[in-house]
Amino acid sequence: MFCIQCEQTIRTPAGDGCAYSTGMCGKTSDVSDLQDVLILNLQAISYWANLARQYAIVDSEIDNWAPKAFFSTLTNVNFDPERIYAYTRFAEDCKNSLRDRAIAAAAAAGDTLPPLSAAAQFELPDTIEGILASADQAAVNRGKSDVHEDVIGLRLLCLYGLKGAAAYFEHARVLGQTDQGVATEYHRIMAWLGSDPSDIDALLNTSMQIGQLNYRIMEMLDKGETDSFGHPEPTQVNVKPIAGKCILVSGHDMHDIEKILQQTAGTGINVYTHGEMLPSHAYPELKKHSNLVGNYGTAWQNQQQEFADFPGAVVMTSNCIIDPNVGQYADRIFTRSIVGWPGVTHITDDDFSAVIDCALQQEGFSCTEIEKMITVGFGRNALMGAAPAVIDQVKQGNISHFFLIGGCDGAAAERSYFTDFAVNAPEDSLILTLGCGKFRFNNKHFGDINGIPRLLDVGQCNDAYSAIQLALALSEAFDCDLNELPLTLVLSWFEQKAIVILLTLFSLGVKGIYAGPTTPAFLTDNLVKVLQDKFDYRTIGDVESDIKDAIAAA
Ligand code: FS2
Ligand code: SF4
Repeated sequence: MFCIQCEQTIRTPAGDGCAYSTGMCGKTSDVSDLQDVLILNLQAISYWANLARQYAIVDSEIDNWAPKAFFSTLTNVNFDPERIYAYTRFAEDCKNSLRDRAIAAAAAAGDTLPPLSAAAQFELPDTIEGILASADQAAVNRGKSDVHEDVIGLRLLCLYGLKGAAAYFEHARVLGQTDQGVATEYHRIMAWLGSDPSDIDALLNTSMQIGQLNYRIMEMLDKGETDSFGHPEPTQVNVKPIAGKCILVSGHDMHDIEKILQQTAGTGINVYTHGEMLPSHAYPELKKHSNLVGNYGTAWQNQQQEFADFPGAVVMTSNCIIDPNVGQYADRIFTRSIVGWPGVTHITDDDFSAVIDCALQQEGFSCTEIEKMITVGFGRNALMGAAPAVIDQVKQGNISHFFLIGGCDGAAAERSYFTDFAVNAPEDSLILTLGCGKFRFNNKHFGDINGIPRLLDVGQCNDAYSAIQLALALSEAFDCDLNELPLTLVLSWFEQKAIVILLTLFSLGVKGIYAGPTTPAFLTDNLVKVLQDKFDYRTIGDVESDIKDAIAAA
C-alpha cells in the first residue's frame, strides 16, 4: 500500500505516506492496492481511447464511465473492496473493447501501432488475489528508485489533480453536462500519465493543462447546476431541528437531493442538508420543496458524532464518508453512485424508498428547537448582481479588501487558523467562502458594509468558478490584472478536488495564494520552491502577520 493523496496522510521523513495495513482514513491496504490497479487500467483505457480517436472511434459510454470510476478512488469515497474489484473488471472490458476497435482501425488504415505505454502493457490477473499480488506494478509511485523524487512528486500532482477534475466532470455529467473536447483532453493526459513520464518541464506544463481543463469542467458544472435548479439566491437556512421524522443528505450531488425531496413529499418526513449539501437551500428548484427544512451538523470530519445523533436515515451522495460503525449507524446510512462502505446499503437507481422506509422506522426529532439562521446563496448570479454596489463601495473607500477563505475542512487542530483569519479580517473587508471549510465560521456574525453582508457564502468547493467570475468582473471594472486586485485567497485543502482547484487558480495566473494547514506531502521541498517562485505560493503561518502581509501586498 502506498497512498499520499490527502492532507491527513501519515507523514514520515522518508515520504512514505500511508504505507501500512490501513491508511489514516481507514482505507485498507487491499482497497488501496485495488484502487491503484483500477487507476492503472483507467490509464490503459485512456491509452486506447486516445488512439481510437485518431480513427474517429469515440465511445461516449466509456468516456463517461472512466472519470466516474477514477472518482471512486478519491479520498473518503469508496472503501468497499468488492465494488473496486468490480470497477477494475469492468475497466478491463472497456479497455479490451477500445483496444480491439483501435487495432482493427489501425490495421485497416495500414498504420503501425505506436509503442504501448506502461499502463497499456499491464495484464490484469483473473482473480482478486492475483490482482493484489500485482499491486506493486500499479503503485502510483512505481519506478521511484529509477527517477528523481521530484518526478514522482510531479506525477502525483498531475494524477491527483486529474482525479479532482474527474470528480467534477462526473458531478457535471450527473447534471446532464458532457463534452467531447473535455473527454478527449482527459484521455490524452491520463494516457500520458500511464506512460510514467519523467520530463520535469512537461509534467509542470501538464499540471497547468489539468488546471485549465478543470476550469472548463467547473464552467460545465455551474451550467449543470443552474440549468437544472436555477441560479442560487441569498437564502436563510435554519440550522436547528424541527420535530418529526427525518432524512439527512450529505455530499455534493444535488440530483439526489432533488429526487429525495420529490419522493418524500407528503410523507411528513423532513429533509436536512449536511456538509457540502448546504448550498442546495439556495437553488429555486430545490428550495421550493417545503420539506427541505434546514441544515443539520457541520463538515464531514464531524459526521461520526452528528450522524450518530441524527434520529433518522442518512444518505451519502459523494465524498466524504468515514467509518459508520464507530457511531453505530451503519444500518441507517445509505450510499450512492461511487460511494461505498462494506455492508452499507447502496442505492443503485433513483428509487429512495429504502431510505424513506428507514426514516419512518427511526424516532425522528421529538421537539422543535428555537431556530437559528445562516445565509447561503451568493452564487455567480447573485455575486454579479451585487458587483455594481460592491464596486461603488470600493470606490468610496468603504470596502478595502476581499478575502476568499474556502476549501475543505478536516480534523487537524491547525485548521483553527481559518476561523481566526475570518474573525480577524478587517471590518471593512468582505469575506467570500466556499467548500466545507466554511463551517468553521459560517455561524458567526460578520455584519454588513452599507447593506452588503461581509460574509458571502458562494457554495460548494466546485463553486470556486463563481468566485473566479466575480474576481474577473472586478478586475475588468477596475481595469487591472487579477493580481492587482485587493483580493487574497486563503485555501484550506484536504483532498484532490482542492488540489485541482489550486492548479486551476495557478493556471489562471493567480499569485500569492495562502494554503494550508500543511503543504501536500507528495510535493518535495524543490517542488514547493518552484510553486513559491512561479506563483508566490504561501503556506499559512501566523494569522495576524498573514493578514497584515496580504493587505500590504494589495
Ligand atoms: Fe469537503 Fe470532502 Fe467538497 Fe472536499 S466534503 S473535504 O472532499 O469536496 O470539500
Ligand atoms: Fe492515507 Fe489520505 Fe490515502 Fe487515506 S486517502 S490512505 S488518509 S493518504
